[in-house]
Amino acid sequence: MQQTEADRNDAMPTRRGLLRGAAACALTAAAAGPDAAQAALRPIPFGSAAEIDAFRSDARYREALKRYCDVIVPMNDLKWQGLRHDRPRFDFSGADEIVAFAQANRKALRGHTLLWGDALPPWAKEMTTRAEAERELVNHIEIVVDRYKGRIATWDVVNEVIRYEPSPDTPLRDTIWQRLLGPEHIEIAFRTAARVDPKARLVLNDFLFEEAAPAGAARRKVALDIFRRLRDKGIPVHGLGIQAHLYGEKDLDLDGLQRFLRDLDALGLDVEITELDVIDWKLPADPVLRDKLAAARVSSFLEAVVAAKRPKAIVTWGLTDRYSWVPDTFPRQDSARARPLPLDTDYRPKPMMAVLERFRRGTA
Ligand code: 9MR
Repeated sequence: MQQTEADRNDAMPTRRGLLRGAAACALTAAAAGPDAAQAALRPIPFGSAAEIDAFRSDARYREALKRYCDVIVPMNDLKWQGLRHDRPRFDFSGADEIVAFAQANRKALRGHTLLWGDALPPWAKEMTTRAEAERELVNHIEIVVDRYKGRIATWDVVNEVIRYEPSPDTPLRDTIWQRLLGPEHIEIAFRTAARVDPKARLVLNDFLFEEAAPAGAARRKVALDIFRRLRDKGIPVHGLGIQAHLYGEKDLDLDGLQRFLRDLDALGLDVEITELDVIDWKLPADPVLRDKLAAARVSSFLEAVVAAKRPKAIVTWGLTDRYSWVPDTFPRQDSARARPLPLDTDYRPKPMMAVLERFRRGTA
């Protein structure tokens, strides 16, 4: 099977060798049948969010980003809290460092995020009028997207706008943006980003689409409603970022997720896995068993996703268990250290990394 134009466009400069390798594998796979050949020809770029303190202080962390990633996401430095702690002055210091590193090492970049109800500086939470909120939001997006135009190819334009447990009357999260601008805050953000960088891929990023509890289905429906509304209004939007902070202990609704992916495909939308990790607070303490369970969870999740719709990228929320948000938000009852990511605290690849490498090579 031939690579499509879209597949070629996906390929990062650093992945040319990998793609050549995948093509060689495809010759072997072709003998095994069309499905195997297709899988072998379809590597998916892999990446990670980069946390600035670790990035600055830990050379091994930077080496791991170079070695394992095709895509890098500044974890916190493009958030309002990172850029706008001083209201009149944008602070691009952290974001610029990570962007320069990604460029120097020929990595693609995702921008996270232009609008979120969290990670706001105090002054932004104290805005009081619709006019002020709209002026600040538009100005922010204009300045940030313009600065990285041509360098950041994909933006999480809005992050976590869907209510945790949405109802038909209250589909959206109660944030300063929703309070002052109503549902239109989503449209304003996408419209502005598209105007400033018409070539950027614009994504809505959110979580718990794989949840088996009723909230999962409700959240999927709200996402589809948002996309349809944007489309009806002619506002550019290119895809969904599926965060995929996978709970180790909960059932996943993989059938529901696959139906959702097909619905997104029918709307002409792409998907990306944007914040993958395994919340292992309820998994057994034994590290070998825990790593095995986490890898199995990631594997079954990604296999289900890829079977329904090939994601443009697979990005984990960090690379090493040394630095992760998971133990702060989901502390274990015992004293065992959290193991949510593909490398251990000593940068040794865990079984999860082997799973991710299969998708990265296109041999999954
Ligand atoms: O991992 C991030 C942590 O370091 C920050 O303190 C926090 C607030 O900015 O955000 C964390 O990342 C979140 C991401 O931006 C959006 N989805 C959930 C992530 C984990 O909380």
